[in-house]
Amino acid sequence: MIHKRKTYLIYTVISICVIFLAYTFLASSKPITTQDSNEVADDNSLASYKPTIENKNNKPANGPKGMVWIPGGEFSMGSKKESESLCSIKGVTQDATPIHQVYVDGFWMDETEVTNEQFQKFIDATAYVTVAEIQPTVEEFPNVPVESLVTGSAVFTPTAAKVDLGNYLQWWRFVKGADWRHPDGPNSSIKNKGNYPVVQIAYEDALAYAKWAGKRLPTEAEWEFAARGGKTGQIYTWGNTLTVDGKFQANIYQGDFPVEKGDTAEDGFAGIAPVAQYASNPYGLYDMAGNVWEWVNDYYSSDYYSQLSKEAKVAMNPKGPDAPYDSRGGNEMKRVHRGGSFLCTTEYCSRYMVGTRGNGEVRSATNHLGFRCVK
Ligand SMILES: [Ca+2]
Repeated sequence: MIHKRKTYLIYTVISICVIFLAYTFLASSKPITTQDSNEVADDNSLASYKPTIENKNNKPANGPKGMVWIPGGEFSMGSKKESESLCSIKGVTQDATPIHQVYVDGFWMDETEVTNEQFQKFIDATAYVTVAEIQPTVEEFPNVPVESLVTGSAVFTPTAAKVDLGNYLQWWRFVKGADWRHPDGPNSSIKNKGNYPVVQIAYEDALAYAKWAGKRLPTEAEWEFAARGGKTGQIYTWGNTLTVDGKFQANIYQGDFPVEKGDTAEDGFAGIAPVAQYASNPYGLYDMAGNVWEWVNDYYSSDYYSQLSKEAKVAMNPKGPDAPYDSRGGNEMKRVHRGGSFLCTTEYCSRYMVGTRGNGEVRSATNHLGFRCVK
């Protein structure tokens, strides 16, 4: 049954699909093409980080509640190929090279990811219905059996034993009835979890919230400038070592992935955590690494950084490519995710590294994907 289901999901691009997970969690078994790899290697051998130059004295008075000022300025964006060695499975930095110069204007950014409590206020005010709660129709998906057209979303489901990490479908399931109020399925809830990041959010859900709040989603460049906190070329938002004095600085995953009870929670949490449980970065932003992935506004293109680096010495307020593109194939409408999640591990995805990228199909949500806004 599950196999049947997967087949439908894969071949119909059904909005409730989990297809994007392959791209999100990287460590994909499909490497970037040889041609791309060579191009990346050549570009990257010349690339290096230049000191971040922050704009000065541009902070407006009367900042919005719960937001911090990000001064903007010029910085080196992207990942060093050397960071490949920090994940057991290769490919983690390939779409994040070459390092290139970017300028962004100043902006306000939410201190934390949008919480369940904040999202509830939006729902109460608007009666908005998220993508995961809308039943797909026969008209939209004529090739899908009616019984498979159910509301729900993708949920991480640990495996009974260690598995080959090449196939993400072993630990992701489409779960009927999973949505932002029931992040892990119909038997889960967000009761007493008001200060947890909202998850099971599709791109258009994040956009709708942002519009209601008088905000918008960050561009990928704004997100990375903010995450770096004015520092230059650090591997993590907090420095260059995964732990500081033996302590983890973000909610990620320790232990055997993705095995049942494999998460040893050395960082204090097995699974999702409330927001702001770790120190902020120098700009006062919490959880720019780990806990949940965050939607940003840019379309995802695996060669966007190469393109930008060829176009101009400094890319000014880049807003992403005009259309999505993935050198590994597929034609899904994908946008960028940033920051990694509580499922990222040195074994597998390592995308809590500040310069790295994730992505997902715009109507796909999961229980480790949320967002934060800017204005
Ligand atoms: Ca953890």
